[in-house]
Amino acid sequence: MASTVKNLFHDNKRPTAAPVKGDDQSQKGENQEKIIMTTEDEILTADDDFDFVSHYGDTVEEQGDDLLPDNTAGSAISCGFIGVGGGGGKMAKAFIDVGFNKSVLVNTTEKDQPNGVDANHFLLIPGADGVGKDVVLGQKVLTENSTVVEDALKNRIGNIDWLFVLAGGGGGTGSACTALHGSFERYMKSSGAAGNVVYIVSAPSAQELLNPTIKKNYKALVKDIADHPHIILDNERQLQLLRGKVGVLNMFPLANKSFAKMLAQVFRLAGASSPIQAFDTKDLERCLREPGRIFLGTTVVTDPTTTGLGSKIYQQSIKNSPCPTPPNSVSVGSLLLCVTEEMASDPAISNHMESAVAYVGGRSDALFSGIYIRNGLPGLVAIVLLGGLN
Ligand SMILES: Nc1nc2c(ncn2[C@@H]2O[C@H](COP(=O)(O)OP(=O)(O)OP(=O)(O)O)[C@@H](O)[C@H]2O)c(=O)[nH]1
Ligand SMILES: [Mg+2]
Repeated sequence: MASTVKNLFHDNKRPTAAPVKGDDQSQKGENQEKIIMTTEDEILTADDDFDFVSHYGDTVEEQGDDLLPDNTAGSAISCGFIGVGGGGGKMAKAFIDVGFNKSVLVNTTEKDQPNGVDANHFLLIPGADGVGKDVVLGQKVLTENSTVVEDALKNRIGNIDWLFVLAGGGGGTGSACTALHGSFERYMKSSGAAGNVVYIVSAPSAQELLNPTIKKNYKALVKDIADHPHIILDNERQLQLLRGKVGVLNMFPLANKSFAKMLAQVFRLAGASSPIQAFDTKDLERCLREPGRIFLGTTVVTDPTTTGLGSKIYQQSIKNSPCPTPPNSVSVGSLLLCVTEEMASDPAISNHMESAVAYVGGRSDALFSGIYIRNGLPGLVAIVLLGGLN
């Protein structure tokens, strides 16, 4: 066979064979003497040889796979964020803005990506320019590209313990985010993560829910995340809190920012020390690990000398929360109180804080609490975190 090829080449006055760099077979063996060396310019380069591959198959754009810089936000847990779809990406941007650099925004189109985010946070899934609210198509596209996402998480986010998946419920891409769950799990396992995947999804506004496709997509997403720890952000509640205060252009960015800051504060406090009582990393992890829904709410009590502090904190936090109302009894609860030094030295306020902890404790099977001293507060700041809700 080798001689046939040789003869053919000879007939065409072409070299018998050119040595291939690094290919030992061309240097030795029985046919070694038959190899006629050619001048450099006659040797086909790999570029020419393989240029046909780009003609077939998808062109995968170079998206960069550099490790993102460390989070600058102080946090008890090491964590990363992945935003899926337009809304998910915008929510993830809010976390980047508060210092969680370990965030990747995955989308099926470039068109609904937020401005002001560095290119190395984006991961564009090729092959579909958006999925037009079609959750089945969203699942197909994400499933087909699950390794691309897994690699991006490994290469860009690196080793973390907790992964927060952000998505806008109702959209075709965001509502399909659990199609990537296997990739999230594999990535977490390979990086030796001690934590879990936690979903943070928005519920469509009342107006949006009138649309049957949006409603169906959202319902499918809620079912898919039910057994995983997850937070639901009710857009109707979020927008209600902002209507009349800001224009429509700023509503979502402000809602996203406020929520990111609230969650970031919980992560920060869990890593902070307290001369009174600390809510530590293990307490936080216990709340985040519990399967089912997680509730997060906050309130400021400008006059903490009043009685009934516990019910005031609990009721106000629920009323002003972006999350749907929790049931009366929950499996794990946390109450974080931030007070000024002056408040902490007041015996009456101290008694009220104690009864507030007891009040929340009476509504959960396990209660974790922390009291922190901070200066310049507008009043007593309380944060309520409840986990394992049905
Ligand atoms: N909380 C919050 N919700 C948002 C935001 N942007 C969009 N949403 C909600 O998310 C829902 C889904 O919209 P998108 O996230 O744009 O949809 P998508 O996931 O990109 O899906 P397709 O565009 O169909 O591929 C919307 O109906 C809104 O209710 C945001 O910045 N914050
Ligand atoms: Mg979209």
